[in-house]
Amino acid sequence: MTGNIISSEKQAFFEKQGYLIMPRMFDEDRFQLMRAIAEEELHQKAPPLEYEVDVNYPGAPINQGSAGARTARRILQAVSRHPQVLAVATDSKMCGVIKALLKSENGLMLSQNHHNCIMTKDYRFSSDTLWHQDIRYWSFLQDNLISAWIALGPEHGSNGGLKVLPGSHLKTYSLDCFDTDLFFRTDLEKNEKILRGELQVTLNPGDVFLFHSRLLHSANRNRSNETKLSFVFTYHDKANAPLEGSRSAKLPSIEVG
Ligand SMILES: O=C(O)CCC(=O)C(=O)O
Repeated sequence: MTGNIISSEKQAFFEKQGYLIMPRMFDEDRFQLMRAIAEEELHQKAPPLEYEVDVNYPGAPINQGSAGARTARRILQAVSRHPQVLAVATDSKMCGVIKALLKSENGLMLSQNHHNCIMTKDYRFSSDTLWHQDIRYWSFLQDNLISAWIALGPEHGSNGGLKVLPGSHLKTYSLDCFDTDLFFRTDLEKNEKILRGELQVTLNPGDVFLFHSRLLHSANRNRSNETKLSFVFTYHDKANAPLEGSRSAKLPSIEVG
């Protein structure tokens, strides 16, 4: 065990695969509160928000006049919206697991600049997120961060749940494997072979999906008849600081453990 927070088997699984599912980390009352806050935020649509028209992903509306253009995709700055969202992001049990997985000795930090959102996927208008590593647009001393994806409902292939490429966080891919937006190209035979190892993640309400910032992942659009909602937060060790002047350093990280 690492400080009795997580078993050595789970630690070893995360290190090898780059992800870990922690089933139902929150009790039913807490879960219902989280879900209600997310639904209310989606209803209010207070800025800052990212809309489907902004993402430019396959299937997204092509301009402001297109149907579904003003469909929320990411409700940003989540921890500043509600004290209960901050309480979830700083939950001592969840943060303890992340701290152990990161082997963080200097203090665990919650980034306010990355993810920090209520991730939505509308059942009427949504788009496909192509294969990518989150670290591609992030600037830290090391590529070693963990994100927590908290399912606020069921997540699976039909409603646009995450797909991952296990172990990809340990691999180095040449630049030509990626397009100009740093999405992993699916039109290359060598990438196609690599992606045969993809895994569809299935989550139950309240499950926490922890994944490494280098893990290749993607997600299809939502083809169910219900909007999908999740909280997503990102953590780093205090010594793994964001690079000065970068987007990763725009707002200060919050010490959480
Ligand atoms: O829900 C999705 O489409 C995936 C989003 C994602 O991978 C990301 O924001 O990094």
